[in-house]
Parts: sequence; structure tokens; C-alpha cells
Amino acid sequence: MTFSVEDFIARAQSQFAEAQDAASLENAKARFLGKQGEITALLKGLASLSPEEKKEEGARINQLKRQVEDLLNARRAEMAQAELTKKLTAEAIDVTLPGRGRAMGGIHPVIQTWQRVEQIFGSIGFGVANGPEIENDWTNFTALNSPENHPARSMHDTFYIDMNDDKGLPLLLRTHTSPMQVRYARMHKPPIKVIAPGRTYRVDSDATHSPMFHQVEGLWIAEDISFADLKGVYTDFLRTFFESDDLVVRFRPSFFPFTEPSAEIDMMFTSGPNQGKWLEISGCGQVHPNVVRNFGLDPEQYIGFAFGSGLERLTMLRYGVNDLRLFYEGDLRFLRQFA
Ligand code: 2NM
Repeated sequence: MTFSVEDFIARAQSQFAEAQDAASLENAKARFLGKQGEITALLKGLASLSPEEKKEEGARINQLKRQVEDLLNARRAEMAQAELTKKLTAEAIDVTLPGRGRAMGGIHPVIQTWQRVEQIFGSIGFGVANGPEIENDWTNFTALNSPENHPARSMHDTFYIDMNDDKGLPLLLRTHTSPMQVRYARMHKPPIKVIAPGRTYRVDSDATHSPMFHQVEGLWIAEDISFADLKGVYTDFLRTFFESDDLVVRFRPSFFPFTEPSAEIDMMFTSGPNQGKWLEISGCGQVHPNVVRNFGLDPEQYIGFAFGSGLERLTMLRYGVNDLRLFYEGDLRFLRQFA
């Protein structure tokens, strides 16, 4: 029988090399070594040969078959290696890259003030009241002796929600934290000694007003709490908060619907860079008898004081921040100074 080993090897090599995936390599293999393959056909052809020819041809065919099988295995290995290389490249990790680092968060300066105020009042026996930011107009205004026609009640000054509560009362975003004190006072027996810090909302926006701002209000109600207690407590708070024993405080007569008498609290540093200038810091007063009644208490038996301060204002004065808007812009160059 006449066939050229070289020719077979060359064809097998080129067909195996052409195969780019396992399936086409198996097809190429079948063309040589399969049941209908060329080499199988050569082996079948041996039957018609004489014993001597059979021995000689058989040896040649078997050698050819081994060589083709070797070529096949070599191509399989090559394909597996290529597959692995491709996978390793795709999933490569550059271990020489620098780490991503982990940024450290910080507490916002206004919230630091909130925590500091809670700590200071906590140290002289004040609890902390929590309550909803969406209020009804009875708790936010009526209970606090605010007249029905008061401008603060208008849509011009207050964010109303287009909905009433389950008692039919209009809902709004609380304009101060006093409604939390109303809720607290109606749920607790005197003596009532509590601060109410939190977010509050008013229709107002410029360099000194934000539609959302933070307040802390204080309330102390018992049988014998006077304006003198208010002066002592608040003066002591300011001296502790500003870490300034020589800070002076004055109470300037004013008006609020929920207190009578009422006063604005001014303070002045008598040393340091800001000495000698009166700064407005809070409002306060003796809780109005109508408000005490709305607490569910008899104003003939119970008396006390309340005050309200802005947490932004306290923070600005403590750190010398001159624009309220810096607190809400989220600029890390500003915020990092308080971390
Ligand atoms: C202020 C000024 C004066 C105040 C009154 C009450 C309450 F609930 F007792 F009626 N809480 N806070 C009050 C009094 C708040 O802020 C400038």
C-alpha cells in the first residue's frame, strides 16, 4: 500500500493547528482516528495483504497513528495552556497597587454641640425628650399659647403637610422643639426637668437662616422653680459650654407667647479675642399659666421656666464660624476641622 507518512503528519499538524476550540479539534481527530477515519481505513486495508506485507505496513501505520496521537495531545495541551493564560490575564490582580485606604468619618459640628449640650444638662439632672418632626398644629402652636392669628402659623412661615392627623388636626413640620416638651410634660409627673434637642423647620433661607435648623429647649417645672433658678442654670450652662468662667450674661425683657415674663439672653466674653461685645444667644421665660394648664397641670400649684437656643448659633459662637450655610454644604475642607 502506498501512503506518505510525511503527508499524513503534515495534514494532521495543519488541521490540528487550525482547530481553535476543543470541539473542532475532536472533529479533526475523528477525520484521522475515528471509526470512519483515514488511519482506521488504512488499518482495515491490512486484511487484504500478505503476512510479510501486513507486518511491515502494520508497523508503519501504527507508528503513524502514534505520531498523530502525539500531535493531537500536544495541540490539546497548547489549547489548555492558552485558555489558562487568558483566564489569568483577565483575572489579574496588580499586587503592586497601593491600598485604597479607609476614610475615617467624623461627627458633624452641630451634632457635637448637641451631644455636648446633652452632657452638660445631663450632669445637672436634665433628661432628654424625643418626639416627631411631623407635628399637629395643636401641639406645635395651640398648646403653646400661640394665638390663632399669629403670623408664625401662616403658610408663609411654616411648612404644612397636605394631610390631617387621625383627630383631624392639620399636620406640619415642627417649627420649634417645644411640642416635644408638651408631649413629655403630659406624660410625666412633676418635677419635670428635661431638654428637647432636635431638628426644626421654618420657611426661611439666607446667610443666617436655614429652612432646617437645630434647637435645644429646656424645661424645668416643679412647685418652686423661679426665674432665679433659670438665671443660675443657664449662666452655668454657658460658662461650661464656652469653657469661660468670666463670661457674663444678661436677661433683656422680651416677648414670647409661651412664657410670661419672657427675656432674651445675651452673653459677653470678658477675655479672649471676642471680649466686650454682647451676643444674643437664647430666649427664655417663666412658662405661661395657659401652657402649664395644657401640660395637664394646675398653674396655681406648678411653676417653672423654659428656654430655647439654636445649636447652630452655639456652634458658630464656640468656633467662630461666620456663615450658617457652611454647616449644610458638606464641604470636607470645612467639616474636617471638627473631626
Ligand atoms: C424659647 C424662648 C422661651 C420654650 C417654652 C417652652 C414650653 F414648652 F415650656 F412652653 N419650651 N421652650 C421657650 C421659651 C423657647 O425659644 C427661643
